[in-house]
Amino acid sequence: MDRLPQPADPSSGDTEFTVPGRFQNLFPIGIGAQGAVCAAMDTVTGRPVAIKKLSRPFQDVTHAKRAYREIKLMRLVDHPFIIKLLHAYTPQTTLRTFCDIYLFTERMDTNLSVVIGNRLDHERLSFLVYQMLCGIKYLHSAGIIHRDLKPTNIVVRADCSLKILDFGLARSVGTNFMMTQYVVTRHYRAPEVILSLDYGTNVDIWAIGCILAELITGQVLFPGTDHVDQWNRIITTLGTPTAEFIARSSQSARRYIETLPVYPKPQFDQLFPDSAFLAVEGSGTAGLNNHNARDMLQRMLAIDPLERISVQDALAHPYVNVWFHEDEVNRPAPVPYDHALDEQELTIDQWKALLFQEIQEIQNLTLGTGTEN
Ligand code: J67
Repeated sequence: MDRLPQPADPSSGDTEFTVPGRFQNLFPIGIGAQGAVCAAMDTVTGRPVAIKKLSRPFQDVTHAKRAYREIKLMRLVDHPFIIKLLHAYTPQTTLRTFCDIYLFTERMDTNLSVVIGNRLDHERLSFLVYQMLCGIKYLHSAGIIHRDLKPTNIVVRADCSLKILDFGLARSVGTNFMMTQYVVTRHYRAPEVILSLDYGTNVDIWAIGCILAELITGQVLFPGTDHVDQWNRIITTLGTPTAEFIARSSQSARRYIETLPVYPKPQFDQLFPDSAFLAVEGSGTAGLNNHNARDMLQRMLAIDPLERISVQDALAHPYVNVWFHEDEVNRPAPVPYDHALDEQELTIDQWKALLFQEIQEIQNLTLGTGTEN
């Protein structure tokens, strides 16, 4: 097995990728809090792949837990609209020297944030929403509520097929504090997440509503700069939530909401006027029209989660049910994810040992142990 370092970006002398020789033509496509990502070709399968190098996954317990959770979840899932793990690899052969993790997944063309700004017709808009709903429904069936769906974490092909790239916030995520220079985007987080209230599966519907709105208008719907600004933008746009919702909020949230002016409910045909949509030529597919898109938005963007549409009902809505495919909507649930796995209180060295074991197991299964390519 050729394990020579392959510079990801020779011009900048950036992060080196040391991966098996079967992966060729590496070029950088992203950098984030967890590490750098390169595109490559797998010369054995002839398929394009994305390779993520987890940078210093043992720098602290938070990074180690996140790496472990991601790997476990990527191994678990099997759905056409969720990215799955093809391989995992470490060039180090002992626990003592172990320091780098490479994760390999199938590669698409770009992410959804790049698509925003191109005006899309209802066929494309509704197909994107349908796929997000199916993917999220599948994650829910494994006991995973995403809570942090956003355009940069949805990868797409030119034919509008998509895959959800990550698994969102861990259940035990404590604070939003992050010790890196990467900014955390809260623009798609549901009101109950912003207000730290109890939440259910339809937090993810809120995010899909925000993304649909952004695909239509080309603008982030609620571009808050912090929690307070995020909340203010939501209520000035969608109106003050009902007394029932406020009564169910925490005392501190209630006190704050009650200091604010009362904002009226908007008309959705004013928020999303006909001019925001591409004009339809001919009759188009039944159900795929401005009226149904607005109706879907209004149901997804209900501030009160008890009034918000469920994933099941959203999939039955006339704006997306035209795409219904049994194997995509009702795919058998995977083995439920055991949240206790990443909630264990272990030392960094114990996390390191667990990760080493996990990577070696996957490496042996998918890339072989030997020196062959
Ligand atoms: O599938 N993995 C992808 C992916 O398809 N993209 C989109 C993408 C692909 C390109 F070839 C070029 C660009 C240019 O920038 C915008 O996006 C693209 C991804 C973008 C960023 C990261 C990833 C994959 C991350 C990953 C996560 C876990 C394990 C392994 C890789 C991808």
